[in-house]
Amino acid sequence: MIRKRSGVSHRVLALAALGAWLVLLMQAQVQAQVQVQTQVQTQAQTSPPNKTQGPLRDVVPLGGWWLDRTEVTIGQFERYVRATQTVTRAEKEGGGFEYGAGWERRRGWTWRQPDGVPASPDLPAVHLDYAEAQAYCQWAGGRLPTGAEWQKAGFTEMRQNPPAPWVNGRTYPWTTGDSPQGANTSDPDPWPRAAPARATRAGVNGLYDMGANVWEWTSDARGQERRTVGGSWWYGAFNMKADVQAYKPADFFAVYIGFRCAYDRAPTGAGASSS
Ligand SMILES: [Ca+2]
Repeated sequence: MIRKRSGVSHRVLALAALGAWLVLLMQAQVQAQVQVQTQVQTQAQTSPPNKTQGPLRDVVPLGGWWLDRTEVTIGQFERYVRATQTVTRAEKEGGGFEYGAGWERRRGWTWRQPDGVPASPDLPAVHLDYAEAQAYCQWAGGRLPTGAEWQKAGFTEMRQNPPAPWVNGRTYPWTTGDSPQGANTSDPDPWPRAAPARATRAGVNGLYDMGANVWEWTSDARGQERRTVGGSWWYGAFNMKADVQAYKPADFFAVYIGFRCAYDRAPTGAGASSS
């Protein structure tokens, strides 16, 4: 009887051990599956590399050429820096400039931190001289626009069927339309300094900040100077006007000067968007 009981309890023990082993095996399988899933998810987030490394563009078609819808942002410029290991002059030389009692260097003010403190990636990239802006545009497959291109795109509506109140073929007095309202100037508005991309009112051709916010480099040259256009948040609306001739030394960089790129071919590739 005792031996028989013992035999039964051995079988029970063996079955229990088998059951425990099966549970462990299933747990291990589930764990392995989770690990594989995590790996797949991680790979999906980090690849292909050009999804996060290439230029990210939102361009406006203008009949044979294209223009960035917004000023190049800190986030866009960061992709370029990651891809090219570029170190800008403002970083190397200890900071960009702001106007105080004359031009004053501000320590630690760079494209990444325009005002010396961590900034939104949607703010315009500034503290970049003409060559640095041009180098970014070339990397992105474009170039800096000419002053005439800026004027055409900024003031004359070229969309075939633009949304109201815009009228195809009409040239407006302001990049924002019939008045400078909605632009980021020094006049009363919601933005005491630079405004992030798409925060102001969309203007002619659906472009943002062609007037005010930050000056934009163009390729128009006068000796060692290059023309900047549109005015900035530091000025009143008068500097948004098409005929303003504001040339600056090509090797200058400051908190008020940014840029956008023009393209002779439809930008394609990672991150491109024509919306
Ligand atoms: Ca303002």
